[in-house]
Formats: sequence, structure tokens, C-alpha cells
Amino acid sequence: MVVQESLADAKHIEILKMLKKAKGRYVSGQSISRKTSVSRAAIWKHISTLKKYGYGIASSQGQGYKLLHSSDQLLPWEIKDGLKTEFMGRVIHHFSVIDSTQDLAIKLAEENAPEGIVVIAETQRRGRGRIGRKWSAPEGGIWLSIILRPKIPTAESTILPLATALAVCIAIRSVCKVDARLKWPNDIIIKGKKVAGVLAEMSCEADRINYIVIGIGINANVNVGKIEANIKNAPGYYGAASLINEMNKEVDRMTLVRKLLAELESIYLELESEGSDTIIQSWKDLSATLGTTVTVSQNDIAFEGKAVDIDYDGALLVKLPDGNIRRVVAGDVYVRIKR
Ligand code: BT5
Repeated sequence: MVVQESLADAKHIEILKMLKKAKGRYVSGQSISRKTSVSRAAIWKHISTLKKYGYGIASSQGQGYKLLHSSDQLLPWEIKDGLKTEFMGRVIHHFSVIDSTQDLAIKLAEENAPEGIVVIAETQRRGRGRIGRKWSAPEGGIWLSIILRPKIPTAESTILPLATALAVCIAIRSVCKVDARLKWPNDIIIKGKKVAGVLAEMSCEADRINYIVIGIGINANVNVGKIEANIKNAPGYYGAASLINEMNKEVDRMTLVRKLLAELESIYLELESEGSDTIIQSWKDLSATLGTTVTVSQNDIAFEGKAVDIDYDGALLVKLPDGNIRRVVAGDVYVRIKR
């Protein structure tokens, strides 16, 4: 089911608010009707919509309606309730199933949608990674795309995927209390396995970025076996981790999404106003790549060296056995950390 924000939603959200406020007690049809200006006959329609969204609601002829449990879907009004951002995630489009959140976000960006809009889905049929790779996105994960219109020079856009991965990593560490680390360029890993990935797709002119759509995939409450079965032979696969397995309990996806949007907004605003220095330093502090021996595969060439630093634009600096430093720019590159 598609949940897009519209005026029609306003009524059932009002009804939901009343039910939540009653804290498990019945609310009469009469008082719902009085407060929301919905006719008593039409209330059931809104109640059945709420049930379709996953809320548990009991109805009793004499007493009215009561909320039994909330929905476990990442519904826009639930995310926004308690979201501490100015523009990131202020408009959210939610889908139970979609081909790829990237496709819709790009379409909206092409239609001049403002920055900060989020497209989120419970599952994706055709989730994608970089350079046409497949991204497995079963139920229980966090799969979202965000439209950004950064006011930075086009040449510096390469820092955005790293900045986003940093925000994801900080949010996971803070909400889940697990040792998430960054693997250059865009991966978030736990104990060497990938728990989240970032994809950036951009439209730009020589001196101006039109938009960047950032895709974020987090294996939150997903079964790692399911992911493995989907993609174990995919290029670049080095093992998947999930937060539920690492924490031995379900992660509160809503809290994690809110924290992620807040972190991303603050890092993004800092990037626009101060440049990339602090972001790169924070990235290095959480890096699992720096200081290790890496194998870099670029098209048909592969070489080995020590990952020594990150450049101002996010490029990886690799020290070769002959002592020379080679700059590796993200893109069609695969870096393997040697264990
Ligand atoms: C990425 O690409 O890591 C970017 C992932 C972005 C996914 C989000 S979900 C919301 C939005 N909508 C989309 O359609 N995409 C974005 P890359 O670095 O190219 O890594 C892709 C590789 O990761 C695959 O070839 C597999 O080896 C591996 N992989 C795929 N699904 C995975 C998963 N769920 N967990 C861990 N590894 C996975």
C-alpha cells in the first residue's frame, strides 16, 4: 500500500492521536466525531485504514474504539512525531513495497521537489547498489532515499557519500550500542561484515549540483540468512551483518531513522557552511580501513598497499610497496581489507 502525505491522511491521523491519548481506554464514536468533524458513519472507514497501516484497534458497539498496539511500519506521521530536524524528512513518502526508493526519489527530484524529501519502503523488489549491483532489501530493514541539493562545488560532491555513511555509523552506534565502523568508501560494517550501504546518484552541471539522491540501506531487523541467500554470489559480497543479530533483540527502527535524519542534517549543514575538514576527521576516527593493507580493484587492474589517509574530497590515499602514494577516487572501485 502506498502512503503518501495528503489532506485525506489528516483525518485518520487526528483520530489516531485521540486513540493514543486515551492510552488504551475506549474513545466513543461520538467524541471522535465531535473533535474531528468526521461523521460517525465515516469513522469506521478511517479506522479500517489505520488497521491496514498495521495498527491494532478494538471496536465495541457501546464503547467506541481503543488502540491495542501501534504499527511496526515506518509510517511518515510516526517518524515525524519526535523528529528533531529542520528540513530532513519533513516530507516522507512511505511504501510497503516498491521497486527502488531511488527511482521515485530521482523522479521527484527531476520534478523540482525540494531537498529533504524522503522515500522509504518496507521492502524493495529491485533495490540497487553502486554500478548496477543488486541490493537485497527484505522486510525488517531500513531502505530509504533522500533528495539533497547541496550548495557546494560539483567537484566536492564526492564527499557526500562518505558524510552520509558517517551519519549512518554514528546513528547506529548511538541507538544500538554496537561497534559499527566505516569501510571506505560507503560501507558501514560490524566485525568485518556489511550492515549498511550508501548510494549517491547525482545530476549536475559544470559548476552546480542540481540534486543528489542519497540511498541508504540498513540491515536492521532482517534475517541475515535471507540476504545471504539472495546475494551470496553478488560482486563484492563480503558477508552481511544485521542489527537484530548483533543486539540479540529487535532494534527500534523508528528511533534509528529519526536519529539518522538528525545526524545527517547536522553533518550536511556543517559541510555546506564549514567544508569537509571535521567530517573527514570524524570519518577517520571511526574508520576500519585506515592503517590496514588493502587490495584495490579498479576495472581490470588490482593493486595492494597500505591505506594511509583520506583526502579532502574523500579519496583514499594508498601507500604502495615502492613508497609512492596513490589516490583512489570512489566509484568503480572495490577495496578489500586484508585480514
Ligand atoms: C551499496 O552499494 O552498498 C549501496 C546500497 C544502497 C541501498 C539503498 S536501499 C534504499 C535505496 N534504494 C535502492 O535501490 N538502493 C538504496 P555497493 O557498495 O555497490 O554494494 C553492493 C553490494 O553489497 C552487492 O553487490 C552485494 O555484494 C552486497 N549486498 C547487497 N545487499 C546487501 C545487504 N542487504 N547487506 C549486505 N551486503 C549486501
